[in-house]
Amino acid sequence: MKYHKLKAFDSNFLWGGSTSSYQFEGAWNEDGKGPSVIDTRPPREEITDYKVASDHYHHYKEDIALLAEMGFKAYRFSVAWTRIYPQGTGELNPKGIQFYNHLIDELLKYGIEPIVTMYHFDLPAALEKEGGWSNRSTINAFETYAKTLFEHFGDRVKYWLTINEQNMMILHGSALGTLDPNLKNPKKELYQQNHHMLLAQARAMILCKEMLPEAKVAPAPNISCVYPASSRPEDVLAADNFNAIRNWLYLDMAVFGRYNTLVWRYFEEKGYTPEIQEGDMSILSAAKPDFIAFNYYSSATVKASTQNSAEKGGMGDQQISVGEVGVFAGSGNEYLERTEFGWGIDPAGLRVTLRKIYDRYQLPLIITENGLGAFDSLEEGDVVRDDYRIDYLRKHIEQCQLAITDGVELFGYCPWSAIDLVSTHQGVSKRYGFVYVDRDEFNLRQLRRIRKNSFHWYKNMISSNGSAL
Ligand code: BGP
Repeated sequence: MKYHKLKAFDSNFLWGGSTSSYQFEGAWNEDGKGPSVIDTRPPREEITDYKVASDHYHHYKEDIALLAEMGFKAYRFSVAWTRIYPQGTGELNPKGIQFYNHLIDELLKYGIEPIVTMYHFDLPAALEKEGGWSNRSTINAFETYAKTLFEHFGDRVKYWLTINEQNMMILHGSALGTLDPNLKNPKKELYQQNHHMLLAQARAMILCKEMLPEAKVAPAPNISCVYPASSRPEDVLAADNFNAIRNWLYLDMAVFGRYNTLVWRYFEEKGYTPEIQEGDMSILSAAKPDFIAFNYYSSATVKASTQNSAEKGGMGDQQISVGEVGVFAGSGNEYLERTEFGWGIDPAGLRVTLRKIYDRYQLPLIITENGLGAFDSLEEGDVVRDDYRIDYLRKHIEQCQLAITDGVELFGYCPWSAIDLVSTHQGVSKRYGFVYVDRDEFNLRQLRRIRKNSFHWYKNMISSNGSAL
């Protein structure tokens, strides 16, 4: 539809940016922090580990001042579970509480709304030792952890996100480093873990409502609209399959409290059916999110599976889906350009995704990640000409406005990442931030913060409330 006039962004629209604790904070074993699964995985030779990352733990004041300078209305960050409970459960670490108290207070000093992710890939290693998400006691540990966060930070934090990209941990855990290497029958066990995570999320959502009636809580999956590679009905069916497996499984449960029908049949067919204990479904259906947060980088395109073994490929990553024989096969999309890291660039796909999610769930939406990973270069005089990033963000923001004009209730945009940090599996050289952090894979240099071109552009864009794109 072509509109005569676009709706403006609301005056309270939450312009901001996102990070996650393990990719940004560093200080991996300081002040009582326990190890997470990210810390215990063997490091990869060609890229950095997460021990120092951007050293935000020691730079948070300077970092928040930069966000304030850009005019951020909101900042989405995650709490490292193992700073709060070094062993995942049991003894509380007061220094962990103190760090996030300072961080939140610093944000509020500048009028920046904190949006807190409770768990972003960094499961406590001590819990993994006991079976991690395969063990139902991790559900209790998560609930206790959530309760602690609500108790200590709930007086100041209004927006809570439960679990970042649970769908990617299930589908691409090996790329993310979250997959437990000890699983014997990974797919089957992963869907059991998924069930437990859904329960943990539901219990946290219920608790949030009880403890903090004014607060708002949401899931935070990675959602990409799935296109059929052609109008061939078989391709359309394959796209439906993948949409259900990749996207709707997670949101249907969070919002409607039930398993998606297509996915349930897929589980039965493949032998992945999770064990559901008495009472589980009533907890799942009692939990209701107030809004939906989602991360969007690209669309996905799939075609019908040819059922032949040549289809099998690698595992892919968050935005590269290889396929599953008999269910769907990944396909290219000739209409899209790609990033230097092979992810399709599809701004209109963001509008499609917003419309689909809103149409299906009728809840307010916020984009909690979206952005361009690139090899930025620091030029003489502290200049980073990341005009390609400005182009990417501008086009996606245009599509947000179109979606709002379509009638979608979108209340915020927090691209990835506020400041440079370490990618999930492609090192620190894959940069996303508005602020350059001067380090490379193995040389930490001074970790100086340098404003990129996109910093100035975003600042101007925010001050115009989205009209100066
Ligand atoms: C999302 C994750 C983030 C993040 C981002 C970019 O899947 O939630 O943690 O890193 O993708 O991905 P990558 O770092 O792999 O480029």
